[in-house]
Amino acid sequence: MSHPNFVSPDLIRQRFSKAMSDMYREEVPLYGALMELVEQTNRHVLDSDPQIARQLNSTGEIERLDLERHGAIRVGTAGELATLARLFAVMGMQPVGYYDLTPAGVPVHSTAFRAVHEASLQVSPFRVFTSLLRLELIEDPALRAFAQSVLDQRQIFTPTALALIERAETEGGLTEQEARDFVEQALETFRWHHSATVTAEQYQKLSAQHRLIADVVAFKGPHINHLTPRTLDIDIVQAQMPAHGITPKAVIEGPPRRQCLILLRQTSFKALDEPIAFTDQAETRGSHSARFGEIEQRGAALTPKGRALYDRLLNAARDELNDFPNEANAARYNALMTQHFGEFPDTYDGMRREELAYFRYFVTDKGLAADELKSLTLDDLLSGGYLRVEPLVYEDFLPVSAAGIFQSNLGDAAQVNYGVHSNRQAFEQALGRSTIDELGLYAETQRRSIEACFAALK
Ligand code: OOG
Ligand code: NI
Repeated sequence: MSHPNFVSPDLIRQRFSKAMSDMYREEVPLYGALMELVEQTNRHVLDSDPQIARQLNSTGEIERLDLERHGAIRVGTAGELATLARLFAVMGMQPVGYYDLTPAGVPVHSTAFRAVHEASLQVSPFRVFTSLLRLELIEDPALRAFAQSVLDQRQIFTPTALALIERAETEGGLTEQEARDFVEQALETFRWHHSATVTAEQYQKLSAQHRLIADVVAFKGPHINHLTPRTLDIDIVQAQMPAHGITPKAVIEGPPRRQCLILLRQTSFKALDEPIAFTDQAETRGSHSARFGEIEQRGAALTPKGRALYDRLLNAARDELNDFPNEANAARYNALMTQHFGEFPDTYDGMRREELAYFRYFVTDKGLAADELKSLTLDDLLSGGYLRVEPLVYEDFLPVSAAGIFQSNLGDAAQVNYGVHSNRQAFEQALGRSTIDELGLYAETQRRSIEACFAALK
């Protein structure tokens, strides 16, 4: 039982997400411009597309749309990751999924911290894509030892944040005043710092090994590197970005444009070059780029079968392109994607019948009024108009897309061939717990919605 005086973790997360957005808007003015463009586009889509408006209204997603965003951070040590897991747990966020980025030449593995129950997601769907640097992939032993020693010296959490995490764990929650302090103190971990923790020369060495290594090792903390709003039409935003002084990456990651959107489509714009003071400099004479902008459009969560089909079609299109998507081959890439994804059913009914996507079931007015329904099957109830379905929104990330986002912001020079494999076990050992399988979460939500329907029918 939660204490009556405790603020619910969902509300703490909602407040934290807002505080993070306010901080980022202040730090990165372009984020404010992007937010306005996304809001305008969403209003336009809701006014002009009654189907989307109806769908978002009936799932309740309409209420979370303006709150919806994800951030991303990169940490350097197992200890940092484990404490972050505890910090996020205070806000009801758990590690969902395991993403290996080494096939894309990025020396990290990752998870997404987020709420896991549909009722909590409705209060705040805030997610943080969190990557752990794989120091073992630094080849030069001296540089690896140097990076390790720099990381071992830093403390990315404030003493008050640490004390409040412990308090929430031992007491079972935080009071109003504690929750307020917690949001303020937790925010400090994600703040941008203009001063580095290494000299200009050390920074160059780390950066020469991999730009991402410098980004993690050379700073006081894991600055939030982007905050991504959810748009209802990513093609419109992508097309309008240049007119707002924003240059997007060449292709939109994820599935192609469809009638019934699946999973997640994302695009980003390049990292900002920001002035940095290295420890051997009195002023900010160096520079570093880490922070970028991103937008995304979310569609239906896929079942294992649907996900396998998605992966097969994506791989087929990429194999045929035979190169990383870029400026020069973007048109061909888009054409190949559309061609291959012709195989993926593009109606919700088709996806449901073939069990490619997850859905939420709702009782209709007709269903509420009718008698003797309990013996009917789900399909009978649907075709009789006693129930209706809406696609369950995808709450997670996609490894190939994430790799494309990393690469477009690190520059192609950052591509390295690591001859290593994913290591979920090492990641979970660092995390201090296992990651949650996202597919199980969607299946549970679908099951709960079916159970609720049968409970409501006579
Ligand atoms: C994370 C990149 C991945 C996404 O939305 O797929 C990502 C990073 O650059 O740290 O944010
Ligand atoms: Ni992102």
